[in-house]
Amino acid sequence: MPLTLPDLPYAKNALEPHISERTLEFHYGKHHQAYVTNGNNLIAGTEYENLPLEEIIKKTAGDKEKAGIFNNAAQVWNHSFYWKCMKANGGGKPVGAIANKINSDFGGFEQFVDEFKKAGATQFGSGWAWLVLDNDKLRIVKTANAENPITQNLKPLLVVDVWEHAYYLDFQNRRPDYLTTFVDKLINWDFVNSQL
Ligand code: MN3
Repeated sequence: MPLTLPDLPYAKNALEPHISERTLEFHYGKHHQAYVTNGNNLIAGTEYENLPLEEIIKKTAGDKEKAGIFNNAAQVWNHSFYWKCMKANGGGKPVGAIANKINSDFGGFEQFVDEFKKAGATQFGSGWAWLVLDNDKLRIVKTANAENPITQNLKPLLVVDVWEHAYYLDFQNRRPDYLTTFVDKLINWDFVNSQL
């Protein structure tokens, strides 16, 4: 099976009170699992069967006839990455190489936060807000639905899921509050540094 559900890097209640165990039961246990199951069913017996996940995503991106495979494969990648972008007692100002690079490329941490939260808040409908490396420069990008920056030769460093299923049980329609909580309480900067 080319798509697998990775273990969560923490217990399902580890992100409480910010993201509840119930949200992770649905988001990881139902939504993420469904992308794995549905993607594997679509990929079985095709030319993509023995390819690494990133190759499946790049080879099916933009092909309307392969949209089902792309959407499920990319959502598996996006969610596996999103879980690693959070930790208990995370968030706040970064340290290390990413802190210096944010200062030099955005002009300061507050400027980065404003742009990142704005990207998440203004992504109309479902999607993702990302911190990426564009060659050697940090950029914020947002993507719709399952879209992933690796198809544009950008290297993801951090992502926040702004599909309603990510926050509705805990924040209802208050997406900006979810984004503020993500930045202030949840970002795993050690992981972001490891990707730089
Ligand atoms: Mn999601």
